Amino acid sequence: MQFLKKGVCLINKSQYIINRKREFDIVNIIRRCKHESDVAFKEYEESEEEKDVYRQISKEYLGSVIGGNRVFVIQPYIKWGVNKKRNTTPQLQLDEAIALINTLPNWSVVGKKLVPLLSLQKRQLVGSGTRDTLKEDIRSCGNVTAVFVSTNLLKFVQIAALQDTFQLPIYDRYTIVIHIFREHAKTPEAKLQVAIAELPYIKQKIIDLSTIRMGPINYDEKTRLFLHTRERKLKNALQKLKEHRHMIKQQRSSYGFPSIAVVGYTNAGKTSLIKALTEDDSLHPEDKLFATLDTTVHQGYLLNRLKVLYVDTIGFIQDVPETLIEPFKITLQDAINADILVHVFDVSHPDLKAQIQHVQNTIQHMVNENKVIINVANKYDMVKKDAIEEDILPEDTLLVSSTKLTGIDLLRLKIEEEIVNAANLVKKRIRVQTGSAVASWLYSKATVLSAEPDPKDSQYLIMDVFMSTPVFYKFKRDFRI
Ligand SMILES: Nc1nc2c(ncn2[C@@H]2O[C@H](COP(=O)(O)OP(=O)(O)OP(=O)(O)O)[C@@H](O)[C@H]2O)c(=O)[nH]1
Ligand SMILES: [Mg+2]
Repeated sequence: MQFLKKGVCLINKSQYIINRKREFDIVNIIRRCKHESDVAFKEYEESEEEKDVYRQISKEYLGSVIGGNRVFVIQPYIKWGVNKKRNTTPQLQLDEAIALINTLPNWSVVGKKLVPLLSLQKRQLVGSGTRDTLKEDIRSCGNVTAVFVSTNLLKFVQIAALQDTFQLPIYDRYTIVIHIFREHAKTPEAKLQVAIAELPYIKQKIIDLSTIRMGPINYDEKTRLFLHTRERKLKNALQKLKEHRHMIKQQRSSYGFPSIAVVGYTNAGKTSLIKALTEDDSLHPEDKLFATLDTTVHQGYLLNRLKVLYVDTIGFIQDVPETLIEPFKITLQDAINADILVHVFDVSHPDLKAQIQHVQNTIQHMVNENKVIINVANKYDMVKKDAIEEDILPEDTLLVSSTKLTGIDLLRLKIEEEIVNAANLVKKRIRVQTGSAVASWLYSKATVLSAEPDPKDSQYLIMDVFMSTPVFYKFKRDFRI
């Protein structure tokens, strides 16, 4: 009997049953991974009193998203010199700043302004003339409740001066992204990472403001100790998680499935692409920045029936400080260690060049130079072919639409072409007795491409199989073949 599996391949009943068992095992590995992260987070237990204390501190220093905000966005940019950004424009940076605000529930942009500067380091950030103009702009917008200065990290003296001028809470990219992370962190692991990411900011802000005597007077030894202990406990829990991840990864690789990590700028369509490749309904792409904070694993099939694991990852963004993304790097690095990387970018995005370069620059420090990276220009359905600036695209870019499902099979073929070498797979033709232990072993541990009765003796099967090199050696050892 023939079974249709995910519309890709026809397989016989026994193989179908074994595949189902393997799927069950992978799902268990994935579940276990999630369970382990729950355990790690439980390691970090807080009393109600501690929660209250931290809530108050974080509200004081990071602000609150509750109730929403009517935001005036200031996009500073360097006019000239070495610090001038050359691969983007101030307007595109402003557009991203607006997208960040719109990602937060009940936050809206009521006014915006591009502010040319010579440096972002000045104590007052902007000169007195610009300050007065901005004050007037903000006043004329009516009922502005917060100001977002879209630079990665403001100095605390700058925040204090701006707060003083506008009499409004001031946010920078660090604080806005932290609030987005908090909103989108669903699993204990992501919550743990966000909790760690916010501490350096709070600690530094407390120290800086108290040295210029502007912080609340209750910053005492007790608060310092409280934050120190919180950080230590959170980092311990994350370390535990790291160890569990390592173990899970070893299990995953010993299982022998090639893996493909999908990386890219936030909102480029990473989750949508994996959904297109796997038809996994548990994936929910969203038109939001940082919709995905967790690394998740999803199984799919290539056209040659090879089963592979796709790893979804947190998106990249420009202009956020290293300390903010540092806690996420453990999981990201783990994902990037996959056999192949797919770098997906939104080809319809006006800031495409800067987004591609940002991701390339970040991952080049995380992978070795031999790593295969397949470049995918997603959202191809949103652009006219002749509107694409080809010189921006990396060499051999595949054009894809994850929602219209165009170019997906070509991508599967490309992965197929690369994965054999990258994952050290061997393809073997093996003659085995029908229904034998060897046949079952191959069905359960290798990818069976075909299994035909031997025309010379129907008691035997000729099997074409793919397996990783370690699995092949194990096969030889176990069956002395
Ligand atoms: N028109 C069009 N829209 C797409 C395509 N791929 C993704 N989208 C849309 O783009 C938005 C973002 O998609 P996601 O898959 O969530 O993007 P992501 O890269 O996973 O985003 P983050 O997890 O937030 O970093 C969603 O609204 C998708 O429906 C595509 O090929 N064409
Ligand atoms: Mg996503």
